Amino acid sequence: MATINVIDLRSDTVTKPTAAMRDVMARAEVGDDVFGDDPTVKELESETATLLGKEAALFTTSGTMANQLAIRSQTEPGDEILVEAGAHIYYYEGGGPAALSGVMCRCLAGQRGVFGAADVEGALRPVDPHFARTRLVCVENTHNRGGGKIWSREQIGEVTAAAREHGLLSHLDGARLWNASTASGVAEREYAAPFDSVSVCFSKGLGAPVGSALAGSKSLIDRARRFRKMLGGGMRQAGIIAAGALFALRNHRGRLAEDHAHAKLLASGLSGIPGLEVNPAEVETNMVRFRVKTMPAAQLVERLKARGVLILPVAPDTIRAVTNLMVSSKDIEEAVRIISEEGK
Ligand code: TLP
Repeated sequence: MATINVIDLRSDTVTKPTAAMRDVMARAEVGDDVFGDDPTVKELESETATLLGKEAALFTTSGTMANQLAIRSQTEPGDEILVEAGAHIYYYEGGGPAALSGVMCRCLAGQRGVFGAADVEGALRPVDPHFARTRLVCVENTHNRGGGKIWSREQIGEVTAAAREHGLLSHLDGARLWNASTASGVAEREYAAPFDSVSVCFSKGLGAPVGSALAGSKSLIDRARRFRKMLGGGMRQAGIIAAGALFALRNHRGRLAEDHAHAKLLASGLSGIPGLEVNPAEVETNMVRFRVKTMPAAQLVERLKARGVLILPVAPDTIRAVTNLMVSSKDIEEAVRIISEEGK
């Protein structure tokens, strides 16, 4: 039986390490990182902190861990955090804010994930023993459920200024900050500057097999390191995986524009298919969200799976496709051809 070529557009998390990346991982210098002995982890932490313009950074197992450590380190149980209703922190982290930090999430309604200073101000609680203490505002750039939407520097400036004015801390979920910077030309450190903490991922568009980081002031990172240990996230000879992350940071940031071009190509191909609804003008980075008009999204996903095109339903009538390191422009053309046959 002929093997089918699988085109995996479920996420940018599905990438496998390249041969060159595996090579540096195999040769990485390592030590016990809980004792502070792993030179490769230290190098990754210091390079990440510098890139983000922060005093310090902490290597974490995942973006979820980095976000949850940011919340745990900057709140007390009973506090409230402000998050956009579709934010990863609220939507996809297993109830972590409640379970791990004992905080309540107050959801703000954004436009494709973007909200404004008025939304923050409208959600503030008066200082009064009746109310939870509003403590932290979270922003996600790019916004995943917003379809890879980029926050502009101005939008970030407005929201973080409002947060500061009202004594709130601010956290940036920058799992795909690299994509935002590549597409907008605004450097990561500029995006990061007004935030107290920033999480970034090496295992998404950059293509490392494992790892994320939390960056911020030295005192915040010291506190997060303690909570990371408490949660079982203190890894020993983690230099093996940190080497993959460093390689990704140094070599794969520069190619993200390719993923963005592929996402545009995909959206414009899909826009010609009568059974689908997609707006190519909304594609800003490596994600394409489209509506299926002829059948439930999950049904089209199953049909495509049988033809070797993997994508994810994100709502009953909506599908998300994410371009990544393992997908070429030929794959995109092939995916459009197959989707047009199955989804018309
Ligand atoms: N997102 C994953 C899924 O969890 C939905 C994906 O396939 O997009 N912040 C943002 C904005 C994310 O999109 C993700 C992962 C994370 C944090 C969490 O990262 P990990 O998966 O490393 O815990």
